[in-house]
Amino acid sequence: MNQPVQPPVFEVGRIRADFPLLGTTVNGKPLVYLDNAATTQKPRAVIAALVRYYETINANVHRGVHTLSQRATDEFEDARETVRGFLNAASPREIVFTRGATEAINLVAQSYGRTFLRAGDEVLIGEAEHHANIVPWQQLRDSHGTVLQVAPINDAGELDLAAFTKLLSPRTKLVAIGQVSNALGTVNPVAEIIRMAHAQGARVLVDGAQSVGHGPVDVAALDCDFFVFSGHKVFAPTGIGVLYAKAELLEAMPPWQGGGDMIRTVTFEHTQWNDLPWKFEAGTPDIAGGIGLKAALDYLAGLDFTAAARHEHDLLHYATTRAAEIAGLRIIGTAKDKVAVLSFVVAGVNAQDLGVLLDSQGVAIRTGHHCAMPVMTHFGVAGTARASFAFYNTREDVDRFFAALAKALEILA
Ligand code: C6P
Repeated sequence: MNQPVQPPVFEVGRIRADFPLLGTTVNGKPLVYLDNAATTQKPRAVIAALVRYYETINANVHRGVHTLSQRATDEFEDARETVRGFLNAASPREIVFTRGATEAINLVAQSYGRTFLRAGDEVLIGEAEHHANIVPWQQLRDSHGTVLQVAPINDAGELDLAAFTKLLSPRTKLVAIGQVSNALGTVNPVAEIIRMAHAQGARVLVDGAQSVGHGPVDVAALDCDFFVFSGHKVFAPTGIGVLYAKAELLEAMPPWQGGGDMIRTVTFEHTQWNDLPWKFEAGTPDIAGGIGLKAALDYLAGLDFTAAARHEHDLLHYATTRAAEIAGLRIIGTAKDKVAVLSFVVAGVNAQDLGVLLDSQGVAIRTGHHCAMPVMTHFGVAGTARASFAFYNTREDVDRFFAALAKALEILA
């Protein structure tokens, strides 16, 4: 008889050893790092890639004939190819390096938005968007007379798909939606959203800042028009991020910044733009960041991402169960489909005070509005305490978090 196949065990202990900062102490206590939605810790392989770059390569890219410059260029462009593979994009021409998700959204708003959207055209976003996916569209509205439409969320923090469908019309030219909400953990059904938007002739930008660290992304399968993410949320350094866009769109879009590297020829009368993707990369890029991003994506490629996601879900389930035992605790964001983010308030307790008291016990969480003020308005709270998990967290971290929380609540009582 066939034995049932057991899923592979996720060896979290071995993985933790790859992240030096996880083994340190903060305020005299072993660190419990639960602020992964803000930024993730870096594996040794990423840190080593940065050191190797600066110790053995450091040179500017696309400029010199000398050996180091050529090596820097090769490695930076190789990183682009790795990002292409990570997203399953058709070509490295579709991968533009930016400073992060924020800059990538601003690029689309300023280049695509200002060129292809007209007064009265509608941009449709969700109520739970991060400010980075709200403000650039407001700025476009204010400068170009586009209309900003907002699809509401329900009280579980899920996008109200019926309301979204009603707002979608031939006037909608762009849908900009987060794949995962940073404040709530809600996973949006972006594949369905993209299908519906395309049926109305709208383009779709997916903000993948909070999804890339939790599972594979396939821009070809999604058929999104734009996809953005930040390296630092996917175990890579800060300062590097990515805009994926379909080549036909990037071809049609004008550059948004002028300078070196984005040109082919310059006279005082006229400038000819460089090819894709460099047309959108004015100035010296974050070369070390790109190489670090490649190291992070290579590290992820060596993991069983499915097992990692299962492990994170186990942590979320465990933390949610433990949270239910605490009097006065209200979880903000109870969507059916969630990544491992536990946002909560405790009656009569200031979230910031909680954060400070947890920190004194070595537990790092984020408190406040999480750059998603409209979400706080929806739930009638000034801010929340947010514990956000990565695959290197453990049940022991959850236990230490709840022990620290109990102590903090005792002090604040
Ligand atoms: N959210 C958080 O603690 P940048 O700052 O460009 O790397 O990422 C911006 C951004 C865009 N979209 C979403 C969904 C995000 O969560 C973020 C960053 C962090 O939740 C810092 S505010």
